[in-house]
Amino acid sequence: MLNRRAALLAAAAAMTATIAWGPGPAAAADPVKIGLILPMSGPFASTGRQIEAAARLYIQQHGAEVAGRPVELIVRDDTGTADLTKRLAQELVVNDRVAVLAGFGLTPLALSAAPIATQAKVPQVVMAAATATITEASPFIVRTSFTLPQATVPMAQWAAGNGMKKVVTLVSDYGPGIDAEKAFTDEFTAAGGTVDNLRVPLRNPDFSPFLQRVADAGPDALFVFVPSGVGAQFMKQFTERGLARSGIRLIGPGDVTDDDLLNDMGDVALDVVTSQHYSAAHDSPGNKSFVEAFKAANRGMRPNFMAVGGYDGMHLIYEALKTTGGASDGPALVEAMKGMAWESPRGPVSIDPETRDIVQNIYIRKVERVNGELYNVEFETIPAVKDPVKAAKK
Ligand code: VNL
Repeated sequence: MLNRRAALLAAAAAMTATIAWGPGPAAAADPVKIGLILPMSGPFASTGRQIEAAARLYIQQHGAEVAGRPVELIVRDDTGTADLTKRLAQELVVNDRVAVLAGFGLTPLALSAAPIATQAKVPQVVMAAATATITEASPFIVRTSFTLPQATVPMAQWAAGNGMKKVVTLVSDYGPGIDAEKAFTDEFTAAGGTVDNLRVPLRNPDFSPFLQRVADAGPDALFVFVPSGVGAQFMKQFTERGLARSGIRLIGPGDVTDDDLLNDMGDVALDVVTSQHYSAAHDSPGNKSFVEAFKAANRGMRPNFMAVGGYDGMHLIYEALKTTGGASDGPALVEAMKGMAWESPRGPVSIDPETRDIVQNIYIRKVERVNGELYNVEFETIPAVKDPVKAAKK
């Protein structure tokens, strides 16, 4: 007992000593730490892989130092679970004293960390999760991904304008799926169309019984939302159920023809029309060099919309730190992020100062074979789209 006590006291004394003799005068060059919380394992690991690769590429290209401070990236695997995300956010804030929390692959994960960001007054840069309401969960959340209604309303308008009258929606049954379903249904019915809604569980989805119902209903199109990483599995069942040859068109936000998986889907994906903010085939010099550098650094992996959310999130953090002169004061960083505008690989973007959501072009795209590879080829641009859910509340 005594020994244990002595050991504890010695440890405490050693800690005090470290603090007292710490690097004091060099404080100006303290590293600015960014805690990147991502699903690096489990069913959504592709999202973590894409975002981590993009963040590392950004640092490689722009230097591991900003405004005179070294940048330190701390990556943590949330395994796709909300409880663990919250605990990791807490540890990163309390133990590692990160200046920024970033990542957040899925809506429930982003929401679980929001109270930590608020309490600690630390910016939470959401690079992936896309349910509209997320930015309302904390004044410290700033988003560089998108919202499902933002991507979906243009799809509904395109479908209505291109002769479709009857559509069935099939969505993953959680935040972003429900957002997509509502946005499509409201917009498409307002344009005179009819819609039936189906929902499939997020975890271990079996699409077959739903696809059978779609085949029986015989709509002009099936509108589908599944999160990034799940599209290939959906496409496989879509083919197996014979829907690919049924004349029922496949449409949706671009998550289903995710660039990470698209090239391996095969001909079934040809002619699928989707709406989204990013395609690896986006025709701009900035995107061409982004795609090339990303592939070169990652054994040929093609960047998808998650990667671009991570890359732009890092840009936002770097630029905000430049604005504050390297100060990592949370409220000052969020203030600096509001209204920031830049040219992303996806096209021109800005942070809406009122909602802290990203304002961006939405592109209508069709899957085509280009130089032997499948790509989402953009053929129509709806410029500077805001999240319609928040715009309607004003
Ligand atoms: C979410 C939205 C996740 C869209 C996704 O992939 C996605 C989300 C993981 O908000 O949970 O493609």
